[in-house]
Amino acid sequence: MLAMATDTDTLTLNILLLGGPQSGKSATGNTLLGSHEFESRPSLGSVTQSCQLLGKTFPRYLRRQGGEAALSVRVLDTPACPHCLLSDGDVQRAVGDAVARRGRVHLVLLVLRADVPLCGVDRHAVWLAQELFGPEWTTHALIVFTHRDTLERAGAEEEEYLRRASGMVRELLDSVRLRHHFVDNSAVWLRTEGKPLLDKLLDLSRQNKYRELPLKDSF
Ligand SMILES: Nc1nc2c(ncn2[C@@H]2O[C@H](COP(=O)(O)OP(=O)(O)OP(=O)(O)O)[C@@H](O)[C@H]2O)c(=O)[nH]1
Ligand SMILES: [Mg+2]
Repeated sequence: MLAMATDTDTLTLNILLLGGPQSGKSATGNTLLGSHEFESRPSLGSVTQSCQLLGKTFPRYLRRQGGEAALSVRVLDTPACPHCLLSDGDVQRAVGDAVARRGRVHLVLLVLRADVPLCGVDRHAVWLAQELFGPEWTTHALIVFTHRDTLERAGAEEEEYLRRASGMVRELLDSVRLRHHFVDNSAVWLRTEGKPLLDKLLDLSRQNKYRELPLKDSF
């Protein structure tokens, strides 16, 4: 099914955020929407306790069939996997239910911090995506590396930085055909920061012919 909403002048993208605790999922949701609506803050625990769907429509965002069309972005923020209070199974059920009730998913964003080593915690998020959607999730996925500002302060060049990444990060990148994006969620102008990511997601969805990612039958 195409990602067209009932209004033919609007294209809808449903985006699912998955990732480990404090990786910057909610902040990335805010960057995509261009406003500080998801609760996002530093914590020694897990901030997001349940799934939350927020959306925004950007008028005249793209051209379609010779005319201008709006882009409706719907972002589903999720509790971390692993989570400080919930089991992996609890998170799996909560996310599966939210996806089933609130609309299908066109794109999965696996959110990872770019400024700390990734030592296994992110395998939980990969496991979760696999449990929800089966192997097809990788064709709808992109890795978002948050905290680009820290890299910039250290003078690190993104692609060179990735070349030095651990085997696990390489494995993850390979599984999503190297699709990735570095984001600075602390940017002052969130809309400006979010636009290149949104454009990349639009391209990916276009490549997938705007198909939705079906949930496994168990949901
Ligand atoms: N400097 C900087 N801080 C960031 C960035 N992304 C996220 N943060 C900060 O990291 C902290 C955690 O971000 P959240 O968005 O709450 O992370 P989360 O993954 O939703 O966290 P949980 O809901 O607890 O799992 C917040 O203080 C954010 O402001 C970034 O790109 N740069
Ligand atoms: Mg959160």
